[in-house]
Amino acid sequence: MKKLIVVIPAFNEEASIAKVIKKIPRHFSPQVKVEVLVVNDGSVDQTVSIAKEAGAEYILSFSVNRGLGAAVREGLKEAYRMGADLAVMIDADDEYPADHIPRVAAPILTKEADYVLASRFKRRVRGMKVYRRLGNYFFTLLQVLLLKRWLSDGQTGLRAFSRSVLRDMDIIHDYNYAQVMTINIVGQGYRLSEVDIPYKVRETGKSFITFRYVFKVFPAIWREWRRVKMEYKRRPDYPSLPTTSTQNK
Ligand SMILES: Nc1nc2c(ncn2[C@@H]2O[C@H](COP(=O)(O)OP(=O)(O)OP(=O)(O)O)[C@@H](O)[C@H]2O)c(=O)[nH]1
Ligand SMILES: [Mg+2]
Repeated sequence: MKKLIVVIPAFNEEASIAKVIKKIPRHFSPQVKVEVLVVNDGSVDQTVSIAKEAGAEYILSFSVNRGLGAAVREGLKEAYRMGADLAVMIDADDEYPADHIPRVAAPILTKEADYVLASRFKRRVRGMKVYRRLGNYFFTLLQVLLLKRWLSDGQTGLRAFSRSVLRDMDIIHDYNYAQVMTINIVGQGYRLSEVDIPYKVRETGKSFITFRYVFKVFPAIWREWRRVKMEYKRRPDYPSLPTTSTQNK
């Protein structure tokens, strides 16, 4: 029996979190036990009580808001400590299809990949503002160039991780995780794959993307990229790391 922990970072998402939790397929395989861990990032609304009522087994709460990067990092580390064989993270705003979690987790379960990005851009996306779309393309292209491998959605809020990745991955800043996480994981030699998903732009709550985003994200990408080059690629076992660590599972 494999333990899959679904990690949901949430900051004031009382309007949508129950919908996300209720859509998560709990019994899609007799070999997989699904549990839900909500990371409450200092919410001041009813996020926690609503999440519990909707069926979340575990809540990790920060007393103050620490940021999305911190919420995802701490949530995934907690999933590792709880003994997850694999984890999926999904945003709490109901933009991503929680009912597709089995498809996103599949490459990890079959050991074909260590890290899965659920890509919005392999299908037609409706309602995304032009500047958001261009921003997504731009930051994705940046990752393609740095990592020298193809990916189509570097900012997705639905991803899956093997246990080895949960153990080894790091998120360099508290503000955000999207790009630095992928550079870190792929930079360590782990195998990435992508799964196409449908996506709908949020209807409730507030987006965290503001003008500040660009100024915070660029320096972090640069720092993480330097680290990959200076540290990970110099390890004696690079790039054999994924093969050895998947065997340890
Ligand atoms: N805004 C915000 N969200 C956080 C924070 N910590 C955790 N989250 C959660 O992170 C997830 C993603 O946040 P969003 O604001 O939707 O960010 P996004 O999906 O990149 O942006 P949109 O495409 O505009 O929705 C949601 O589930 C939030 O509840 C935080 O400090 N700020
Ligand atoms: Mg969102």
